[in-house]
Amino acid sequence: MANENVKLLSMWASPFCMRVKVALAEKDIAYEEILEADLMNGKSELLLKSNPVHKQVPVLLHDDKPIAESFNIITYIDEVWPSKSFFPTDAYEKSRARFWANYIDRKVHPAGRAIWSSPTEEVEAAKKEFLDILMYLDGTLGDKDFFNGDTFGFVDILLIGLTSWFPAYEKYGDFKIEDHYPKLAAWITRSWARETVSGSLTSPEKITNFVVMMRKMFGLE
Ligand SMILES: N[C@@H](CCC(=O)N[C@@H](CS)C(=O)NCC(=O)O)C(=O)O
Repeated sequence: MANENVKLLSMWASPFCMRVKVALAEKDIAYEEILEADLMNGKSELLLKSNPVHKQVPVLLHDDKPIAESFNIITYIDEVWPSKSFFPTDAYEKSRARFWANYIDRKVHPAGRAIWSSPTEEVEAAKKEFLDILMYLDGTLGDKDFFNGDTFGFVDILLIGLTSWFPAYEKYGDFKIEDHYPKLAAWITRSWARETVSGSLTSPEKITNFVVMMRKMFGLE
């Protein structure tokens, strides 16, 4: 889409930025990505000014107006560029989409992080917690292609943005999602086959190397 003044304050390893990039790609919105160099050692003036409350990426700048929090940004994108809505039209189905998106937001990333960042004796419990969380997602996905049914929508976007990190969770938790939830694993493969996803997400290899570096920094290896 031409003539839109859209910028994304971003960081390459952030799963929250990745999901916003997928949403922008799904709506075919051209944007400029402005990468934070190193969030752990300092933040740009633009980020601090645009998200003074949380000081986190992602922030979407639309005509220089800042929108923060990935859930909120993706909802905004859907409202401002309404063609090919991310949500079902039925109010009840829409509420279910928001319910699962909220569940993903609250649960998946912290549980995954606990797997690679915990001391060895706590990894088994962290892995169990993560797999228990995925169990509900696998259950609600069922035999559908995507969480909405046939179309890739809000819940898919919220979850797929986190999946670049999954191979690192599998490595440090010593498990394969596919062995536990083949339908969810097939959904990951199906979703990554979309150009809007593969073109927006950082490769799992690059994320796993980043995790190795952070584990060294935390004294875990
Ligand atoms: N709830 C936020 C989470 C964003 C978030 O955690 N961003 C991280 C990068 S993955 C960040 O900016 N961290 C820097 C900090 O917290 O100081 C969202 O969904 O946008």
